[in-house]
Amino acid sequence: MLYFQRNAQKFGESQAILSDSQTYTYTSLIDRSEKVAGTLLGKQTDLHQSPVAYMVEPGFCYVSSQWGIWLAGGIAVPVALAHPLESIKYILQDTGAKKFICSKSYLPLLSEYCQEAGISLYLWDDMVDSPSHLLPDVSLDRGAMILYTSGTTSLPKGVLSTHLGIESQIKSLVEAWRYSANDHTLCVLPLHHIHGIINVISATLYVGGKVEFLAQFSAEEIFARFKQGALNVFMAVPTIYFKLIAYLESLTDKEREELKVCMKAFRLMISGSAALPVSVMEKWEALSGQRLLERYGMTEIGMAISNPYEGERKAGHVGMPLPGVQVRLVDEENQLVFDQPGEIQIKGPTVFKEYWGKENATREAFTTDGWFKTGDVAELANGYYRILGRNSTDIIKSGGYKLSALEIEEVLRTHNSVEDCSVVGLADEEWGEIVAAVVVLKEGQVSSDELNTFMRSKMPAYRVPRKYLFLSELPRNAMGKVTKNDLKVLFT
Ligand code: MCA
Ligand code: AMP
Repeated sequence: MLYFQRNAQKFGESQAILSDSQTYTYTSLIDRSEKVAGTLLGKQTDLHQSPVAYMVEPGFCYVSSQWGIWLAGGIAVPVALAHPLESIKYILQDTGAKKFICSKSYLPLLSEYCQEAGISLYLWDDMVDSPSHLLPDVSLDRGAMILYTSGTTSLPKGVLSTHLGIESQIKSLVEAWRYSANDHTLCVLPLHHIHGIINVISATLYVGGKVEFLAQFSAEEIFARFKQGALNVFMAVPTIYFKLIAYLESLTDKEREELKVCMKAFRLMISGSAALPVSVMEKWEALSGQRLLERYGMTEIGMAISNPYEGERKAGHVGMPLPGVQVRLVDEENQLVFDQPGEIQIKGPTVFKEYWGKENATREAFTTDGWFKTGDVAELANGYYRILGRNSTDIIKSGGYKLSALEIEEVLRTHNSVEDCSVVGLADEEWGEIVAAVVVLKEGQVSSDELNTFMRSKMPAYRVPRKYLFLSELPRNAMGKVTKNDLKVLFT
């Protein structure tokens, strides 16, 4: 029996999930997941690691869909709620998923395409009547989840993790951050990334804690929940802390003080997914009485480095290796470095298995002796790692989302009026970075508004350039490569 099911049986009637104004116990979660599994299986006895996509709201519906897929022996492929059909099609085609679970709100978007593509579309609300089914015995080495991540290639890659990888990630966090059955956490993050899926939901449910869900991010709603006094753990990306600070600063002294009392009582607050500016960490501490614990992770490796639970949480640093994770720094010749910056490389059971269907990309992502090459550059000082940047200007982090400049360029180039373009990330206090595009037009005119409308029909709004600049040609070096750092300066 898999870890989540074994543990959930142990926690029985304890509360697991609070969503859509209802409370669900571990028993009800397991029951509903089994129904989902039975419906997916139909006459089959095992999905044998076939990918199953799901697009449902955060909450009971989400977790029971994920667990149902796992119980049936499938690989869970969460689809982002903000994605337009074009991006969803890419994921369906790339994974080859032939089963798709959705909630009512996404039926109109998905029905026609799924029918055309021969994909069985299941409405979650209807997955209740399956006769009790003998569920397959799923071993830990099986594929469990595919998450899509942008990188230094033009199209997102599916990162396949096994159940062993996921359980290893959970165990490492539980040990380091002391999750317990008394934890009551608020999930405000999108659920197609590790941060929300593993750190917030899976690790909390692993130990018998309670996860409360918000349908979407809202500073007002988050503080309203904080005020109720039941929550004691909170995890978010730096942009969210930035937005919460802005909201707190708009309140009266009395309202702020009241909230500070609630927040001070929390067991733990964590920031990750992007660099936490020291100014944000300091302001948050002054307003909430909480010193944020900053940690470093990546879709391919889960969480790898973390400031200590007890001990100094150093601003501007991400801390030390988490339990079970091996970390090293190497120079450009892949030689170990100790007292100078180097690329972070990671080894251990938490590391992903492969990029789905991309053997070459998988091989290239590892050294010959099995270390995963993160592409992030760091230094080690007094036992604490400090992230200095990335070794590619083609990766942009905005609001915690990783975006590929190449992918955005490729889509922009498909516009009839665009001759060439280059996309860069501009430093921004609130978002970390924002996306900007330099465009060379063919003959004729097109406005940035027009380009914006075009891009939004092709990709999620958070990937679309926020700024456009039109040039007659792109600056290039002697090798013909666009000099992106020169372009960034043009926006200042
Ligand atoms: C929203 N917008 C954005 C972003 N989010 N623009 C750039 N970057 C973004 N991340 C735009 C929208 O398109 C919209 O523009 C406007 O901002 C307001 O949109 P709205 O949805 O109202 O924004 P929001 O609700 O305030 O969302 C901001 C957010 C969200 C809450 C910070 O971006 C978010 O949840 N980010 C977290 C992502 C995350 O979980 N990352 C973890 C992956 P317009 O109005 O023009 O359309 S990393 C990971 O998992 C690794 C392993 C790790 O280390 O954790
Ligand atoms: P993703 O692939 O979306 O999971 O994003 C992973 C990337 O986020 C890493 O490779 C880092 O570049 C960045 N990242 C995550 N946590 C931090 C952090 N605490 N500080 C700086 N960068 C971070």
